[in-house]
Amino acid sequence: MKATRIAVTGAAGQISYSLLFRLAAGDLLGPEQPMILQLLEIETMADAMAGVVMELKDCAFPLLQEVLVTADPYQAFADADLVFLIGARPRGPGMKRKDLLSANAGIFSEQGKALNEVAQKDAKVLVVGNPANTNALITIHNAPDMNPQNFAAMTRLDHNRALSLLAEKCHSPVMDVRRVSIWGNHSLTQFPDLFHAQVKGKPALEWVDMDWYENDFIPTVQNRGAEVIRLRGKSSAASAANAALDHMRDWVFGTPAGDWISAAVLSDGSYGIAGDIVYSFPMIAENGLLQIVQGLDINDFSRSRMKRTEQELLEERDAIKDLL
Ligand code: NAX
Repeated sequence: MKATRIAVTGAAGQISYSLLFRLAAGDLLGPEQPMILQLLEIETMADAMAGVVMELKDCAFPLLQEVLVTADPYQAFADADLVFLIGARPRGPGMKRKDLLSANAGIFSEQGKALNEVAQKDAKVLVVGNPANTNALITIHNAPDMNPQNFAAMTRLDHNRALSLLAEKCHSPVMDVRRVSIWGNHSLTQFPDLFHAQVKGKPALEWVDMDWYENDFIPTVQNRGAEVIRLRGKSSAASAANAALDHMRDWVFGTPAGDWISAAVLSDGSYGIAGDIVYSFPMIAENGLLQIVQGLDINDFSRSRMKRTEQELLEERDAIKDLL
């Protein structure tokens, strides 16, 4: 069987430290599919990267055919089938949001160009590194020969957080919760939507009251990342790696019938959201393609929150527009 080439950037970082071992164990593509890992890291992380590779080898994963390490995106993405863009510039002391956006725009425009030139034309590219939505927009703009539908920014962690919190509140297992959605930006303005969600086939908002939904659930999902940092002293890593895996698995194999996931994709104007921003919608995946769930009723409560997070993404785009 031909090996799948999986490229991962930021490969010596903490999310990758969870992701790589699960990929190599077959958690994404199953126990039959061999793979080659193509890891991108910056030179200054060479020792840490070498240590991770040593550990990968020490696991003697039967499916792992080869591990390639490079600081050159053109090598990392060569013939890649699946790509996780995790490495990003973190916000340094005193760094303004605009500077952060620009620093990352530089990284993601270079990586977009490299993907365009050397990756498989139908490679699936998931952007995790923050600001994920706008980094994805830059990547798409720099890969004009690839279908924009092959790119997504990750809101699956927010989606999974919402699923789990709702399940807990309803004393139900996660498998009984369906059709939760995250709209907009992977940021504090994201809108976790329960108006279409179901628990055991019954509308979620018959299980919980509006006060809990508005004043507890929404801010808890929005602030969950900060809360993990407060308690752990580091940002979410294992749960982020798990979400990246969930996202890619559903993208490749399809979403379960009757349910959907959340993912940020290039807006096509659905639900009146501006085009040319990468916005999270409820999505289904079928035949390797992500499609926005259409035809949902949007009430005023939802509409105002969807607009607020759209506005933030438009501002992010404005901040880097000369780099697009
Ligand atoms: P770490 O700082 O542990 O790792 C990032 C790694 O990326 C570092 O090893 C760094 O050397 C590398 N890197 C930086 N620039 C690079 C470049 N140009 N090419 C290749 N590698 C490069 O961060 P980690 O905790 O792993 O988080 C990675 C990114 O995910 C961050 O931007 C973080 O904010 C973002 N997250 C996104 C989430 C999402 O839901 N979309 C959730 C988790 C996480 O916060």
